[in-house]
Amino acid sequence: MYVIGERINGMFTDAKEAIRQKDAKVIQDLAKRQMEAGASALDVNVGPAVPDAKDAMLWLVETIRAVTDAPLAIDTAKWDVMSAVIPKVPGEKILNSTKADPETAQQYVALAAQNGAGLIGLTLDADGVPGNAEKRVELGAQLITIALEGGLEMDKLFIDPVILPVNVAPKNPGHCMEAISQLRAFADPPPHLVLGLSNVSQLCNNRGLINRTYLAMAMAHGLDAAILDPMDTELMNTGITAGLLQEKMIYCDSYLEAARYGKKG
Ligand code: THG
Repeated sequence: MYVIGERINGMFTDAKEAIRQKDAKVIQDLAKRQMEAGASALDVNVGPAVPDAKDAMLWLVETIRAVTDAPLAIDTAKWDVMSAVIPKVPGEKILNSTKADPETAQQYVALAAQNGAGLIGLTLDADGVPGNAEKRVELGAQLITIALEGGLEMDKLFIDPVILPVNVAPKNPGHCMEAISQLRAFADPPPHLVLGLSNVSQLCNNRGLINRTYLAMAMAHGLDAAILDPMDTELMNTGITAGLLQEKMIYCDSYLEAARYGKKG
């Protein structure tokens, strides 16, 4: 499981305050703790309420880069922020994210390809989040085609079928799993399939339990990457155990430690 740590995001109170005050230590702590907990990459999102999103994103990138060379997923819906920041990120990076409309997706694919970056493509367009699996598959297939035409390899493309909270969109988790199965079979080699896992439980009780259960179910359908909180040990243990049961690793009594050690080594 390719884990993209979600905690450096202005949606969280601690990160929001740190971004506002330019408190490097809080951000660097979040970066180090997520990597130690087994993250493969870090999401970087300034949140909704900053006066200058470009400036805040560049500060975050520089601050995080002082403590880790992990791939950074630059999480913004604004093209002007994405196109200004991406060329200035040293090392590995992922654009998070593009929508699937052809003109938009072509622009993002070109920016990713020029910068040797990965790209997360959302299966939504001007009509918003699809209300069924079929439309998600159609838009995912469109993203795959545009990526291949633009010279982006499948191991650099992450398709995100867009999960919504289960309390407001009860059919959504099922639609995403169906789309994941079909999109995994659509291209050979397949793209990565990713979700912003915590969305599924927003404003619900039993958040941890919902996140863990859905992670295992989505992995059984072919999810191989997730934006989540790697410091949630039970969630990480669920992901590692689901991987074990899919023969991603061979069982030994200390498989949880072995999986963590493998990440660091
Ligand atoms: N797909 C892609 N990128 C994404 C998402 C996605 N990036 C953002 C988001 N969705 C994934 N990250 C989060 C981060 C936090 C929460 C959910 C998803 C979250 N935050 C608490 C809340 O809103 O209740 C904040 C609580 C606090 O303040 O401590 O749930 O889907 N490609």
